[in-house]
Amino acid sequence: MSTGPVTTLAAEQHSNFRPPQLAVIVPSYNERDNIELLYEKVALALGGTPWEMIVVDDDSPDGTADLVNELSRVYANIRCLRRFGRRGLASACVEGMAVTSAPYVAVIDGDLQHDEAILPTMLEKALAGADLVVGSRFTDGGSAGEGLSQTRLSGSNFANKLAGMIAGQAVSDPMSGFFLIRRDAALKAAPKLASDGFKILIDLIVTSARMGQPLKVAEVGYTFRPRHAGESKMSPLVVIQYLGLWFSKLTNGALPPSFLLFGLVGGTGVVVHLVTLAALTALGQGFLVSQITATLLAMGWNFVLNNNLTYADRKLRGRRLVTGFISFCAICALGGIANISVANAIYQWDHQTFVAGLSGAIMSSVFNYAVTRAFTWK
Ligand SMILES: Nc1nc2c(ncn2[C@@H]2O[C@H](COP(=O)(O)OP(=O)(O)O)[C@@H](O)[C@H]2O)c(=O)[nH]1
Ligand SMILES: [Mg+2]
Repeated sequence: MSTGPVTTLAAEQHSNFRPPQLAVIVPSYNERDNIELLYEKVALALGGTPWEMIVVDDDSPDGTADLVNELSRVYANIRCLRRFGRRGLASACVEGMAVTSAPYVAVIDGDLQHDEAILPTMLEKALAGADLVVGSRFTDGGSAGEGLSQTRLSGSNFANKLAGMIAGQAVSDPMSGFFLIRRDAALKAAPKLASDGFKILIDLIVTSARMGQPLKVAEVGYTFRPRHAGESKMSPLVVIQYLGLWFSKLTNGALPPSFLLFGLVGGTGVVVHLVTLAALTALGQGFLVSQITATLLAMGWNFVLNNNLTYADRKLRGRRLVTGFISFCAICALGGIANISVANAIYQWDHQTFVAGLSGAIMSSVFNYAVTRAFTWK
């Protein structure tokens, strides 16, 4: 480090300053009633270790960010990174890691489900050479306790099995949201992580390995606690997003995580189309009018679902909803032309109706996905 004028000035002004060794990143959405207690517990656990807490809040309606800003006026080592118009747990963690200078970063939920008391042991293991230390519910000294309902425990076991297929190494709790990692290692993988996921740990493990820099993993057991205040943000959508991430990793990134959801939405659109068509023709409407109405309805349906589910993290609102819908329809129309051209070319070639039809449908799905992602939900 330089000993130039800036360093000298800094030394004079902050003789007590010790740069943080550990940054504790807390992704938060509506955690106002939990953060202060979490801060106090982490402070108690970390004792004399220089550390800081970075709460990454997606502009929670309950005012979590305001509360963190108030705490920042009391404690020097807590601050809030407030994001607007976006949601996303994985991207919140990455952005929190990006704003600290601490060589080690830990991610912990804001709802007190994770046991902060193991943070010093996690840090010790990292200092002893591990790149990544996972807080685990399923290893020695760990337990899912009362933090998971029976349904969530079964779901978690299934998700763990899927994760084991892509992890490339044994990790007892790959779904954990509680881990500590060398900041360098995390930031190296960051540009290649799926930004729209809920589960960042498995992504870090798989992405680092695929980049030729597998992480040396250690684990520390802990008992998972029930959520303190507020509600879980876990939802069926999160499950589908996880399956999308899993497919994406399984195909070595050939299929982006949101493609699965886009495809599922498209599937429901086909059902809407066919039901509308059947209903209108049954009511005595002509085929052409019925087909046009069914097409428009299915497009509207797909647009609304994609906007709220597939692209929930970059949802269009207000006027952009109208321009977005127009661009979505225009792109899908082009996709339809691509579908017909490809299907017709294949049909001319070997006269297999089903193969030709399916190829056209796949072609237009990929086209619609890629182009709407680039233009409609950019
Ligand atoms: N910044 C941010 N944090 C989120 C988001 N969704 C969930 N979180 C936070 O991520 C942590 C885990 O979420 P939680 O709802 O407790 O999930 P569960 O433990 O699986 O039920 C909590 O601290 C949440 O506040 C989000 O969209 N953005
Ligand atoms: Mg939780």
